[in-house]
Amino acid sequence: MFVHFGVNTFTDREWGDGREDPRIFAPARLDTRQWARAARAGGFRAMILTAKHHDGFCLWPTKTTDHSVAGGFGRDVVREFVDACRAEGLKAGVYLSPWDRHEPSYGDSVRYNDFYCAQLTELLTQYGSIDEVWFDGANGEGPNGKKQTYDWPRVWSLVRTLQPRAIMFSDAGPDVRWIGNENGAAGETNWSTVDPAVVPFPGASGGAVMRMLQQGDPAGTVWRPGETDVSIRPGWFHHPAEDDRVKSVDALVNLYFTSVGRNSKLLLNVPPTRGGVLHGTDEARLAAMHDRLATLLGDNLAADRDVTWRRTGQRTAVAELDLGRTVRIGIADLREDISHGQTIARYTLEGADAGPWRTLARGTTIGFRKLDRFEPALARRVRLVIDDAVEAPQSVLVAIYAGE
Ligand code: FUL
Repeated sequence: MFVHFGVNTFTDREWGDGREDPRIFAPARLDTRQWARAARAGGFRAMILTAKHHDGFCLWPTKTTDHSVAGGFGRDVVREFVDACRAEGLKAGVYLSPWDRHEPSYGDSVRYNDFYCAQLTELLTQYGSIDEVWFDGANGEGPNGKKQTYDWPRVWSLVRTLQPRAIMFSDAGPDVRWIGNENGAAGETNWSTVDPAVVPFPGASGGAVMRMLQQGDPAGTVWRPGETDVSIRPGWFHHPAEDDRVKSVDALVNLYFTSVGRNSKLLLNVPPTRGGVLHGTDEARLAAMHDRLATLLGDNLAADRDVTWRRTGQRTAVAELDLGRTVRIGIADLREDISHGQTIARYTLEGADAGPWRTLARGTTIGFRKLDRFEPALARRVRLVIDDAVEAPQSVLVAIYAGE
């Protein structure tokens, strides 16, 4: 779960200009534990907080600038956030915007990079283990009208040194990549491998970039799975006027299918209100989304059924299973064994009752997880035909559900 919170929450904006008075950040009922409980109830396993957004305001009492909670609110929101994550068994991540519209040194290639690395060092040394560091690709002008050239190699190696187990996110990874849009949809074809030369740094643009982010590249030389960030509301920050525009449970379930169900991770943003708590509507939607997914993906009709896996050629194979009785089926959950890489490039899912095999769904990549929803059909047997792969395909776990 993504948490956008900061001065914008109080100014009702999406991008602050860096001239905000730190004292406007004053959540009266700040309760990070409520965020964490809601995340857990929604089935999330980690939270990522905007420790600093483009406005430069820091949610922790940093020594690098006085543009922070130290200038008013007085509490360390990053600390409270990390404590809440630990208390609820969630992993904790931080977003530290490289673009800083407040910091006067922004645009000075030496001084600002030092400043940014000093902020990162505070976040990665004062709060115990941090599981993900999120680098945003937006790069505009600072208070002096100058743009910054970021020292990405230095930033990445600093994270590796201070938190060797942390996952780094950006358009350019290095560990997980942006999926290329903010609508919640990974490419239907989605390889976890990419050609790193196509997206060399966060914010890179060009025709080939979006395609690489969305789909990856079967010939890619680095393993860089996609992460899909999307907001539960129209904006990333909380705006009271959007309280009746929270995504429906159906829409949230769809997001799960187009992100997790397409070999990606879902990073769903749920922004706290000015009070410092998640809005009741959002909180209820998270729990309802989780319930719906638990129902849809709760009763695996293929559980305990023997699967025969047969290679039919160099790059083709068939998995076949007998469900034991004729049942209505409408969802397939496929998981490729990716311990040696991702290989499957095209497949057909078929079902049969008394008569011949009928096509239920077709797809390209599978990867860590592929969810297919199809027109419900009666079937007693199911088979997954691997039509093409980039190397000898490894086995696939097949789960089957009744669907809606
Ligand atoms: C973008 C930012 O400009 C938005 O404000 C938001 O933080 C989103 C997740 O990334 O690049």
